[in-house]
Order: sequence, then C-alpha cells, then structure tokens
Amino acid sequence: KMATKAHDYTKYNNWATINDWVISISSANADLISRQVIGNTYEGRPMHLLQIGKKTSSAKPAIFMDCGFHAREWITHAFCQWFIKEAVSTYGSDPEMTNLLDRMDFFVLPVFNIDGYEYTWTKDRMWRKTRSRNSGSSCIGTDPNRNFDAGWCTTGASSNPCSETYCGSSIESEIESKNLANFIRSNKSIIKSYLTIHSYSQMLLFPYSYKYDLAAHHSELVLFAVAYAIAALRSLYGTRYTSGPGAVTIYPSAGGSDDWAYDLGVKYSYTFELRDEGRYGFLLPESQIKPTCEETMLSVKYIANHVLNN
Ligand code: ING
Ligand code: ZN
Repeated sequence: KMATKAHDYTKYNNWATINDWVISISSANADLISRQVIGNTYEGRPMHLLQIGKKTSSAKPAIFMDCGFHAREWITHAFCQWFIKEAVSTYGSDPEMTNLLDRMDFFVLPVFNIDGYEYTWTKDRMWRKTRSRNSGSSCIGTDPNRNFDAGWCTTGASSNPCSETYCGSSIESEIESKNLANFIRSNKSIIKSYLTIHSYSQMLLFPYSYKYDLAAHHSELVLFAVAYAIAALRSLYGTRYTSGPGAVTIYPSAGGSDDWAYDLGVKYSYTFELRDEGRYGFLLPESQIKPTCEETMLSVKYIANHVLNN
C-alpha cells in the first residue's frame, strides 16, 4: 500500500495533482473552506472555486482571486496553492490572518485556464491561450485576458485566431470567461476586490488597460498600491515592483478581466505580474516558488486589510 504523499508547495504541480489537493484540503478544513464548481472548461474539466473564511451567519465582504489565466505562467498556479495553505495553516495562530478570515472571505480559483495548463504539461510549455476551436481556422484558443467586456478587441488585442492575443469571437466567448464573469456578477454585492495573478514582470497593475483615462479612484488605487502593497512585498527580499494603470505601465490592451471587474463596480481591482523581470520569465525555477509566494502573501494581506478597513 502506498503512503499518501504530502502536497509539495515548492514544486510545480500538474492539474491532476492540484485537483486532488483541492478536494482533500477542502474536506480536511471544512470549518474554513467551502468548495463549489463554477462550471466546466471547454474540454470539460471542473473549475473548482474555494471560499476560505470562518463561517458566520451574516454576510461578509469578499476578495475574489484567480490564478492561471495564462497557461504558461506556472508561478501563479503555485501562488494560489500557497495562499490557501497559508490561510488554513496560520488561521488561529497568526493574528492578522485570523482577523482577515474572521471578518471576510476569499474566493480562490486556483486554475482558471485548466485546459491550457494541461497542454503546457503535455505538449507545449509556452502555451498561453485557452484550447477552444475557432470556426474557419485551424488555430486553437483565445486569450482569456482579451475576452472580457472592457473595450473588447479595440486595442492590444487581435481578431486573428492565430494570434497569441486573440480576443475571441465575441465577449465571453470562452466558457471559462463566462463562468468567472457569471460568478462575479452574481456575487458583486459582496466582492470588494478582484485580484488576478499573472507573470512575469514584477508589477502591480490597476485600471485602466483598455484606455488612457484614469480610473475614478485613481489616487486611492495608486497611493495604496505603490506606497504600501509593494512596500510590503519588497520588505522581505528586496524585490522591486513597479505599479500603475495597465495602459501606461505595461501596454494598452482591451478585454482584461481587471478592467471589466472595475467597471462592474469592484473598486480594488488589481493584476499582479509576479517574478521575475525576464531572466527566466515563464520558466521561473522551482527554487523561487517559496520566496515569490512569501513576498506576494504580504501584499495580498496588505490589500485585504485595506479592503476590510475601507
Ligand atoms: N500580462 C497581462 C496580459 O494579459 C494585462 C497584462 C493586465 C493586460 C491587465 C490587460 C489587462 O497581457 C500577462 N503577462 O499576461
Ligand atoms: Zn498572463
């Protein structure tokens, strides 16, 4: 009889391993975690969403966080696993985490683009998009971060199905985008913050990416992103992040989920671009999983505290 192997948070795990772990960690922590499926992917895999927080009778504010929008950004999948582990293992001992989970919930989608992620493990490590068929083309997939209702396909996106930034045949043409958007729309009264985790470039981005207009809450978003969340992250290993509206900080691009969530009314809407700055890029060595996740935890906890107190 084989012994049960402990989940290794310092390695990249494939979807089968992540899926088994999602089921076991939620059953083992039923007091803190509820699990639901928000829909299936194009190829039929279940999109498990974990709600993490102390169960209470009254409604709590919530943060929605997803990882793995883009298949090859493996450090992001690792971060969602790390976050969930930290939440359940430090609840009750770390006063900050205990306070957060007592007073709010985190909805964590550990792998958004499951089909693409599988493909990076089996066929092409550098795959980015979903794996849906495109009618009239032999090219596969849509860029899910060009597929949302935020200036859809007007800039920094392509209408060519063979492009890496194909915006899709219509807004939310991808079932994964639709599943996520439907969940956030249905729960928008409690979702105060939307965090979407990408890599790489060490940036904390906020709206807008689809236009040069400043967000209505620009000064609050800037001040608090630049001055605090990034400072918190940097305090651990000196990792330097830049921050600002997506259009001027990284590049103009329409159809991103953060801009869509912001326009829906989710004020604290951020895109993280985790390590590194390009030395390893998407192929970030496993030795950097732990430090990357530890430093990112500090900024996510900072944001969570800010959301709770504002
Ligand atoms: N970067 C993001 C991308 O989708 C981004 C940058 C953020 C674009 C927000 C649009 C909106 O291109 C990576 N690395 O995927
Ligand atoms: Zn990305």
